[in-house]
Amino acid sequence: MRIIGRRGKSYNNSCVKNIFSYSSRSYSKEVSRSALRQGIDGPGSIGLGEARKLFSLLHVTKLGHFDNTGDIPQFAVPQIAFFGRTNAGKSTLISTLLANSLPKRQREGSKTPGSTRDIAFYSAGGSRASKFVLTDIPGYGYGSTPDQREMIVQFLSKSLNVLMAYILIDARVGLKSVDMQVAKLLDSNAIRWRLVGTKADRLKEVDRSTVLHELMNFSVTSHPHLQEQEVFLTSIKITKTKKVSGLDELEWSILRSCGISANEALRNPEFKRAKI
Ligand SMILES: Nc1nc2c(ncn2[C@@H]2O[C@H](COP(=O)(O)OP(=O)(O)O)[C@@H](O)[C@H]2O)c(=O)[nH]1
Ligand SMILES: [Mg+2]
Repeated sequence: MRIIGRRGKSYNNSCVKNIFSYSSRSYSKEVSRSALRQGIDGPGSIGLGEARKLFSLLHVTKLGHFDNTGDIPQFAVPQIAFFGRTNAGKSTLISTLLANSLPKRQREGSKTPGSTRDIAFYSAGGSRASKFVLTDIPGYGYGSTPDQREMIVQFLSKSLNVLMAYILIDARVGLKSVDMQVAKLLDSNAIRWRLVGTKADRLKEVDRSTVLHELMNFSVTSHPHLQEQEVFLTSIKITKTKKVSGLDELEWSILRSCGISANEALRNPEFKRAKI
């Protein structure tokens, strides 16, 4: 099932409108407002549910920090990295994605911009083997240090097997030129990236759709010839009136980037036995 978009087709606002109208027929209201896709088969509610369930069954180990004094760790499994300005919500999002499996004391996230000083690695998988690594990259922009920026450059040039980078954007702040520079840096290191608007709970509904459009616009103009386009909007706080969470969409995308089928993995005893 193709939602919209052909190779080389340029993007315009009417495309986005089509995606919305298509999505709202096919998916739940919440899903259509937490992700926009172009040229990608959508997960459907079963796919989203399976991704959610698999994440809740993962075994997670925090692998410690890299602080510029040693070699960048390399992993045989796919690595997914989270970039963003300081305070964009990277550590909180990773902790929330892994909340079912990660001890409280190992969760991060702070009100102080630049508080994640090192690169942190979280290995996730079944009871027997790691399947992928989620990487929390120190923030750039306000409150960051030259050391942290050097770490980002080192990470990009030396890491192998980074199959996807998510660039987190505080949805109230929007895209800044530094985010665009990081996207370019990822491109020049041949690392695929997706944009994720965070803190959607702090926005009114109409603003949420504006943010999604802004992110999609940048994504498409950055890669006009790329067939697949996908952007997200997430919130770790779900209230009665502002129901966006977008986490299951992101989980689905992460698994897809790693080539993991949640449906198959859930039939594997390695995951069935895992502690919830
Ligand atoms: N309202 C709201 N606050 C969030 C959300 N995600 C993160 N935050 C807050 O944003 C601040 C910065 O988050 P953090 O994860 O430390 O950002 P980082 O510097 O990118 O790692 C913290 O006070 C978080 O509680 C969200 O979805 N909604
Ligand atoms: Mg952090």
